[in-house]
Amino acid sequence: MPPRTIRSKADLAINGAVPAFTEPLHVGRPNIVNREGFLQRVGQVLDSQWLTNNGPVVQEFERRIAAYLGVKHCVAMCNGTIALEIAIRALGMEGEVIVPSWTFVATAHSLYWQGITPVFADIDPASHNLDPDAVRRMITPRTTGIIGVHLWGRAAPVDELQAIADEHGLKLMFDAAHAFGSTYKGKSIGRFGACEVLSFHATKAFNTMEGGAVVTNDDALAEKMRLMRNFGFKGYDNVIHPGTNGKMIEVCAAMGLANLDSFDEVIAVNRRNHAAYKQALADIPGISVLDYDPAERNSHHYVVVEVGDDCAASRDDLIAALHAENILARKYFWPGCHMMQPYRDLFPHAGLMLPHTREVADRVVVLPTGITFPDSAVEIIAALCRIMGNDNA
Ligand code: T4K
Repeated sequence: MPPRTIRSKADLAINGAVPAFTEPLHVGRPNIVNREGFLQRVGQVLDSQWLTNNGPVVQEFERRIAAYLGVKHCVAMCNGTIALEIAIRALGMEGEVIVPSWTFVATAHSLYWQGITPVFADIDPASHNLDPDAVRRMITPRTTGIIGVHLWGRAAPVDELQAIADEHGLKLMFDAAHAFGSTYKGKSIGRFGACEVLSFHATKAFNTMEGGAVVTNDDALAEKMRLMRNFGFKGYDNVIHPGTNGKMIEVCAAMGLANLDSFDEVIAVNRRNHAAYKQALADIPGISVLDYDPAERNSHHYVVVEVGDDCAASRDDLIAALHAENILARKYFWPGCHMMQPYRDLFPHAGLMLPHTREVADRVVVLPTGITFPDSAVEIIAALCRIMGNDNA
């Protein structure tokens, strides 16, 4: 059944009308673009009887990702969180590490899980990324590192953070979970700091179902992380390093190789959806769609809308109305890590240092996109926002 149109308040599902969509429209619907290519590779994996432990498909995947990003090493892992944990440990971070609160909670958890204190620094409200001045304010004698996050795939202030790290003798790495395919000053993200961590989770623009990787130009660091992801084994019976099980499996690498061949198609669809949203939401008071710098590459995977005070509806009312239509918009990453456990109890006053994080967290709505996103949905979402956002509609 085609989706219904929305022309007035009476057409809204929150007012009793039939929802616009019978099936839910998710944020983070996986992009599955090359089913045949994937199934063929899975057949080869099964025939080879080599399912995991640095198999040939993972090795090919690592070579292809490294070449794609122009970086020396890609160390593939089972997911982005384990990749973060391994990178943090391999770099020898300890004590306190500065991170944004405005990120997915895995950034903070990957530190806390290893007995390191995440110290939350505020963001620049325009970029949603770490504010270098706020980072400076959070440095103490216990600080050993900074983890910048390229939120929404838009680069963190790489040069400024590197300058702070150099000045204070801190390790710098990046959580690039959102930034596969993005650039900073024309260079692929993946080459900055000591290393960068990618997530290939099902909900990412480019996915391996579950998966992640650390990419780096540092030979010794890459070697250490290869050991760490496989219990520290160097050959049979020879454990030379502490380690865990962070290995990517062959089937996930097969998904990655199939998706890599079609990644440009995904970006093209996302760019088109993003442009359509921008145009359709342009004239609604109090509603703005976050931009991507046309001079940089970005997968346009996140359609991030901010709901300001001059919108007649609150952010939460808008989300409730969208959900009623089966449009499952998200509040990523509300309310900020500092408000989640255990950080909320451990640092009850952290919010005092995070005014911009709090502001942004109360404004953001993330809307669905991706290759299965129906063309008709943008107009329906815009119509709903126009009605909700205008007192007189
Ligand atoms: N750093 C940052 C900045 C990150 O954003 C992430 C992950 C990480 C680190 C850690 O990387 P990983 O360890 O995850 O590789 C989701 C993802 O689970 C998470 O990977 C992602 N960030 C985060 C932004 O989003 P949830 O809790 O919102 O997931 P969930 O289950 O609500 O799924 C999102 C939507 O996607 C749902 O509405 C349904 C849809 N969906 C999901 C899956 C898994 C599908 O349609 N099909 C699927 O297979 O965290």
